[in-house]
Amino acid sequence: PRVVVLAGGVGGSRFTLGVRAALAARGEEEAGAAASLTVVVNTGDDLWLSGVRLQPDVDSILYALAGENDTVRGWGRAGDTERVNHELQAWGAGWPWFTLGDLDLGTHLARTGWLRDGLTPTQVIERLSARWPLGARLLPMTDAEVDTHVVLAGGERMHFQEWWTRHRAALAPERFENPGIGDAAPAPGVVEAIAEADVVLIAPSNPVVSIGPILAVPGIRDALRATAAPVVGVSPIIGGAVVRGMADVCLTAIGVRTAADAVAAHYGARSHGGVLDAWLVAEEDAELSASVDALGVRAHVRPLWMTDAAASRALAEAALSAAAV
Ligand code: GDP
Ligand code: FO1
Ligand code: CA
Repeated sequence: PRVVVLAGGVGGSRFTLGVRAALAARGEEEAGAAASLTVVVNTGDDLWLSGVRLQPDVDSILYALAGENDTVRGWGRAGDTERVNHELQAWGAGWPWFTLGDLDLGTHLARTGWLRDGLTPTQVIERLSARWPLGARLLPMTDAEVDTHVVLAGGERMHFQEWWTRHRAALAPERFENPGIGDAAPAPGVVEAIAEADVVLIAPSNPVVSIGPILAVPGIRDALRATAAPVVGVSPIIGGAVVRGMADVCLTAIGVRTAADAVAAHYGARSHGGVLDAWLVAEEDAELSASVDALGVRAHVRPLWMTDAAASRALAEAALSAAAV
């Protein structure tokens, strides 16, 4: 099958690894059955720092698919060092609370150089992807720079990365904005991939600052609504809590309860103007499946913990079978 995944960083990359493994296992069983995997990645986390362009969610997925990610920290390269970072700190450059690893900086320098040469972000990601056999095509949601800003209750505005990594989401947000996103276009290939897909999967990523920006790019929501493929989402909320991170603060800010059925309602049923046909809820949340079904979204109760590669693969298989592919 042709599979499209919409994804953020950590939750997105774990799920994407599971999908890749599920498709590889099918390929062995059904000899010759061509599978393709396209990942549409959030670029709302992106930022300029010390003269280089960072794409945290893109890099999380790139490094994870390459097997080069730091699985303990959840971002950056495995076994990275921080020599350049110490030097930047000594100059007072960059942000003292934000670490740029040496190997990771190599990626940012390559990316920034290619951007300055005139390549688009899509073309840059294609080049970065060529280094490793990823088993997936990575597409940014858009080539436009639409970095997420957080507007605080007092009106103060800051880049999402400052709010998330410096303040650990402890400052009450009033809203999230992606300046310019209303004029942004989906990156080349995004709408086509969704239109031609056999299934579209929404990863268990942060609904507000990972999936939210993707759906806010004009044309992507319409493509999800128009595709003949079923759209299946996986709840990032298990037992009324975020598995890791601070997504609950983001949900509260936009008036959505931290609950699997509330997130499903936020995405909405395709039959009622939303984007979902089916929604995977955790076994811990089995009692919520009726309220998901009532939205017009078919609930499937499954284990949702991506504790290791096998669990991620089983989750991906459950999502594919919910789509009947
Ligand atoms: P980020 O960009 O690095 O913040 O990562 P994502 O947006 O892709 O994913 C973050 C979300 O993944 C968190 O809000 C968690 O709720 C969710 N998540 C992390 N691990 C798991 C897991 O094992 N199972 C499920 N269902 N969700 C998870
Ligand atoms: N997260 C942190 O908590 N502290 C850091 O110093 C940090 C550095 C960093 C550098 C490159 C990169 O791609 C990601 C980095 N992250 C860091 C993770 C990132 O800020 C966020 O977790 C994600 O953007 C949220 O999805
Ligand atoms: Ca993210």
